[in-house]
Amino acid sequence: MALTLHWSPRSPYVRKAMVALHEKGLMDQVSIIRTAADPLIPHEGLMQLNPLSKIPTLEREGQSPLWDSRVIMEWADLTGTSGPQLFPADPEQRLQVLTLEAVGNGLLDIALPWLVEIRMRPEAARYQPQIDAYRRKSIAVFDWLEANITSISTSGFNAGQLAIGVALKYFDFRFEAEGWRKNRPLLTAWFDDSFSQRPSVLQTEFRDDPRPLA
Ligand SMILES: N[C@@H](CCC(=O)N[C@@H](CS)C(=O)NCC(=O)O)C(=O)O
Repeated sequence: MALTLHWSPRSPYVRKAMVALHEKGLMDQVSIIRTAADPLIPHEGLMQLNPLSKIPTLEREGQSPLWDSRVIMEWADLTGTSGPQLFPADPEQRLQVLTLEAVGNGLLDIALPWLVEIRMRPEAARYQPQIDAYRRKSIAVFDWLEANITSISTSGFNAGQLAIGVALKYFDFRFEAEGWRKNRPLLTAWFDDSFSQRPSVLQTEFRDDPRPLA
């Protein structure tokens, strides 16, 4: 079955999917196609597949396309025959992992509109109380992660760690000035010494490539 992932090296949600595909040994079966998903310019071609005009979207020959990052990760876990189990079968463990994944996704769901607010909106139209709320919530998440990282990190690599690690990578990429590492030594140690050393993470670095025209 031909598999095509609509992809960008700038997108943290795409990176989640890519890390999962690498972890599950599926990357050599998937072609990637650079697709510009701009929140201000819905992508006509992409919308033929995914009406939300979002990446990641996975095209599967002869089967319906899949989105979003959470679903593609689940697909990778169901399809891949090697690598760690990203979503545990045991109900309580699965709920724990899904909750952690929601923390990582939630951090990204703060970061992306924050970026739109400071990069895309004209300065006069920016709404400072909204930016302040994004900052407060992100600090609360970083503090929560520092308090809980010991138990999070001892459970073996899973979708929760994956989402949290990618979200922290995105803060390094776009919000370095927020300084999430400061006074968070346990989280920093897990991130630098463990998560960032995984081949799947090293092979999916963010970068600002030239934007495709369509
Ligand atoms: N919940 C989705 C979010 C995907 C998403 O927002 N991707 C961004 C790129 S980082 C996008 O496609 N934005 C285009 C848009 O919002 O129209 C997921 O987990 O995949």
